[in-house]
Amino acid sequence: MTPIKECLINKKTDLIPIWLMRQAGRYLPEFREIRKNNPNFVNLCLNSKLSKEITLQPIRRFGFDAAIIFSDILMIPYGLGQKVEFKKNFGPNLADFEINKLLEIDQEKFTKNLSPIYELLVDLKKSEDLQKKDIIGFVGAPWTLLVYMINKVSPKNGLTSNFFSDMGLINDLLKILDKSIKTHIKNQVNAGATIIQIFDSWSGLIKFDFDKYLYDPTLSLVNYTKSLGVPVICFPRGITDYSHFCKIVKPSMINIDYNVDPRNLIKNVDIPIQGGLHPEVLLTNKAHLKKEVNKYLEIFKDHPYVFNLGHGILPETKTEMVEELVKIVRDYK
Ligand code: 1CP
Repeated sequence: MTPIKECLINKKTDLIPIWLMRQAGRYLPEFREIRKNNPNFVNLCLNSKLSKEITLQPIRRFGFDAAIIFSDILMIPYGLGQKVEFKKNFGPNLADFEINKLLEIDQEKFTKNLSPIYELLVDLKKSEDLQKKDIIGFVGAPWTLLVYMINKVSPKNGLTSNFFSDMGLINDLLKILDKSIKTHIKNQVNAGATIIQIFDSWSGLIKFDFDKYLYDPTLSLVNYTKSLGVPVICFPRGITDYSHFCKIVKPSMINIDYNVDPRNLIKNVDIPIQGGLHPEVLLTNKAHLKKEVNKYLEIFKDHPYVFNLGHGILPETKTEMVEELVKIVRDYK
């Protein structure tokens, strides 16, 4: 059994497993080298040979316990036929779409549009570098994908004022997303993903109708993934009540963000926990890193725990700080 799987059966592991959100990418010089020659990010995600190389880069460098596939949550809108571009120093930029065209797309066509991602997984499965390690497939949660599809750009600066103006459109999109996200989960599992993580990076923006935008759609995906016999990790970033979320949605493991007080949470949550460390701690110094990492390790010493961050690793992170982080976690007894 892999170290993370052991933790997922709600068992306290002797050694704490570790991987990092966004571990394959921007902070790695070997990624930037590949990226330099591949200016079109979507095409890079659809190049299974290079995606495989990028997925394995952090595994070779740091020996993490899981590889997360090199892809993006916005490949789902792309698979549905909405044009997606990633602009330098700006981020994602999505095109307008016609809802009728999206409603017409069949799941076979959607699967075909994303087939290189599944080829990547099949290929990874054969890799020597991943013996006794998990291969994490992932999806964006319906709310977060809805946000990008309607907002067209990152909601970092807030949602457009007319976001909720067309409820018919929102309801149609939620239905399309539920179906297509499930197809993407099933295809990833069939191709070899051993765990699925659901990223709801913008769930903190939900201010009303929590059932409609957060609990119901996520529960639907969690139950579906479990029915395929695969564990599912949820990351509802920025919500105020993680323990309530766990009670309703019941993921196999919960990834907490850096605003969550772990001491408080542990009293109210009885499922395995992942993550928490603020990614900015990796931008400080080794002594401070050790202090902060040990804080999480101590708090979780009697709880099934996978070490990870409270959001994605930042592009400016130095690789030597990641090396140090792995060492601290591996040496902890
Ligand atoms: O070189 C570049 O400019 C591309 C940077 C990059 C990378 C390396 C983007 C653009 N996406 C990715 C890969 C990626 N994205 C992975 C696989 C690599 C890994 O995790 O190791 C994963 C899991 C994601 C997930 C993702 N994409 C999320 C959820 C997690 C999170 O960080 O909150 C989100 C919100 C996205 C959208 C996205 N992709 C990329 C950008 C710049 C954005 C927008 C972020 C924003 O709105 O601020």
